[in-house]
Amino acid sequence: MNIATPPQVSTNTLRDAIVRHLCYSFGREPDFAGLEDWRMALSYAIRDHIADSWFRAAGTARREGAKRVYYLSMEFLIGRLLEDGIVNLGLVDQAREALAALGQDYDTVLADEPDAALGNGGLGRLAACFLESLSTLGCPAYGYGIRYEHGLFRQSFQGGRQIEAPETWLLQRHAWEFERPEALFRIGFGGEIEETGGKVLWHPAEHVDAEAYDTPIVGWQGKWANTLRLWSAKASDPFDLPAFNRGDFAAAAQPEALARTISRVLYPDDTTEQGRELRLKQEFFLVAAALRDILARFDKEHSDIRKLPEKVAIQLNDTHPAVAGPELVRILHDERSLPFEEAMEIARGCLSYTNHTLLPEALESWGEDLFGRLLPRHLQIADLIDNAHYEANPSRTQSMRADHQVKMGQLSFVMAHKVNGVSALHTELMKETVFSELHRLHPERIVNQTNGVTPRRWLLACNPRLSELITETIGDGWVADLERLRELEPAIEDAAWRERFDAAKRANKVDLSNWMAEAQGVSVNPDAMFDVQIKRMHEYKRQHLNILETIALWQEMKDAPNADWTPRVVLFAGKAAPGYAFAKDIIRLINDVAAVLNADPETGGKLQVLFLPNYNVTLAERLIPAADLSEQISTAGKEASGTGNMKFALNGAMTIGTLDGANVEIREHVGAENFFLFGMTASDVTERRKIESHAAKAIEADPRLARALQAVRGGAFSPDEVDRYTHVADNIAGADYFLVASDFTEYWRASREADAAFRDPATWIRKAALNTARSGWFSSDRTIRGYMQDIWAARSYLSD
Ligand code: NBG
Repeated sequence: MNIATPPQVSTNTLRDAIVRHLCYSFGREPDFAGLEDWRMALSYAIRDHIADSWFRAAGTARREGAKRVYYLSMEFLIGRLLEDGIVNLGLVDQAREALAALGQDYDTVLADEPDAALGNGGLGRLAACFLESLSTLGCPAYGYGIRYEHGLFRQSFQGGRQIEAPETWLLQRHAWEFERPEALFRIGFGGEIEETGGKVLWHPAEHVDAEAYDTPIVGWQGKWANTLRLWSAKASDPFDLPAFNRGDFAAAAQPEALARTISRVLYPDDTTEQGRELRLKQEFFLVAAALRDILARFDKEHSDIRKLPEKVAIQLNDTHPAVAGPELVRILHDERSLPFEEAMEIARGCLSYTNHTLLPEALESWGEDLFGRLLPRHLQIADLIDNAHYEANPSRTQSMRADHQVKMGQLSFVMAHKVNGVSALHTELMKETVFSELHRLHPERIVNQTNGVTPRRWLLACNPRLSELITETIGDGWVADLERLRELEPAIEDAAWRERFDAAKRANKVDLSNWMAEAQGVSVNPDAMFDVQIKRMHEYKRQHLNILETIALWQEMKDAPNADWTPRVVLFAGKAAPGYAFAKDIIRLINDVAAVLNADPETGGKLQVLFLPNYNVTLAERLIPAADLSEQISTAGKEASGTGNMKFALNGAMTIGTLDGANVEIREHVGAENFFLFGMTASDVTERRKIESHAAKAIEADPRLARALQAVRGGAFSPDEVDRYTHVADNIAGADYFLVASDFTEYWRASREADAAFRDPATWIRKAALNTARSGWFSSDRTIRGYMQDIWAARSYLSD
């Protein structure tokens, strides 16, 4: 199949399109246009070209009766889309020049776009990278999610404390979606089950309409574009006219208000479950709308429902959409009259499930009361699935229906033909821990697909300086074939080339410093090592280990202010779940420590700490290209994979990290000598926890740790409230479940190794550049190829 590449677009054509949209789509004459008008007009001009490849792709998939991949996810952390579109269509120069001709600055116009934060962290960002790779690879696919009115909250600090405000991305005009009022499905909840003549009918008590909004996601060079279809909840019966006529306006508007709560907020946590009933409603809402849509498309093209697995692959992104199992079985059995066993087989043929965490508190399970109240027929079907599974596997000891619960991890496993982990270590641990019994019963089912990141956004677009150097050195083939970065290795041995690599990094650091001076009012030394930890706040990710080590370093610097210290700027960013008090205390502690350290004239210029507010995709794009050191310091066995770790390595930062998640594979690829390893392994962690008073022993053995902890405990960073952090110190000195104390000494050692390496620029730059050259395997194109082959049996419709 030869797919034509999009026509070349000249600067003049693009300029005319911008003006045309400004006038005729937005009713604004150029002389009166504001920044948002220009941003919208440029977006529409770009969107026209994306739509062209979108139509071509959809046409090809229809004509070929292609198997479609459906990625069901409660989160899509897409961030800004304008630059993505421009970069993937190869229109950067044209867009820049067209805007300049119209008196507008390209970067300013791009920066006006709101960051669509429809996700919490890595899981949501992975879904976004996957959509882009699916389009780049020409694999027909849809992402299905929820069009939250309020994405993840906006974070600011007051007196160092996290303040949450609702995110309002839809208040600004959004250029990318097409409303599809015709794609409307009625979704039911609650109600009764009726059994007549061997048939079971579900009569829901309550209904909500799901309306589709489509965003085209274009791949590299515009050869293909897939759809992100987000569902918005509307009242089936939006307006209570009798109530209105009685003059009760509030009651009249109630149906609409109630329905809309379903797509109002993204639950602000990636590891703990809350807002039980509404959350389950959201999950079923997404799943039910998506399955109806999938089946409607299938029915248009095919007549035999038994062929469903040949044409439909449905990926469950974590257990959040796990109710897709029972819902698909219900449709096939109750509505389409297939025998139960066959309905289950067909559903399993379509479904597969990705596990993204082993943290026990994040493994969803629903009380059967709640589940049965909301989804009475699905509770019955969950029982039937469980019974069928038990009958086929009588040696089984654990049930997905034990303890009056519906356990979504086990349900997903049983209903999936493949279950995957997201890094080699995580997949092995999955086999040994959460799914050990199911793995014994179904040894073929678990496969690994190590995560990846899209190089278009995470190198080409966010780091133009390094990208240009790479392209100049090895050509631009790397953008779609990232492993070709290996071809940089000979150049890295050339001192002049290394200087250019360093110059790119240094310029990125100057840019970041200028931005921080402007946006945060803090000036930092761009020659210092930029040491960056950016990710959700969680004890297992151990931001508190990082700040403790920073405190210890500061104390040591004060002991010997004239020693040859490697200057560091320690940067943090990340949001804490609003209900996660300890994580919020760590944010405050870091801000308090920053205030003391940054004001200390003795260490000024040598050690600075900064917590940047409101971490999001856009901020990541700014920080990652400027980082020297990437902090990946989770307690071994806890971080399923990580994807930030890959972005940093790709952009030429060195990692300081534990043998956790994908760190293990990153170290294998970049070389052990180019990675600062420290800490316990996952099995050390298990053993260590068995030792009585392990934290106290570690503290006793390391005076630096003892002194840093004492400063925290004694109020050195909270003089106005001396015992503010007593509980933090107690936590680390006491149970210390995440083994901060036990890993401290090794972490200190690895940090000093990093310091020493940084003082020898020639060596450092070489190591950093090797990180870039050897990170090509971590492209999400490689990951998606793995899913296509091992899980979906899906193919590409691009010829080259
Ligand atoms: C997260 C893991 C990360 C991983 C991403 C994407 C959840 C539940 N899990 O380690 O914590 O990189 O998923 O797989 O958000």
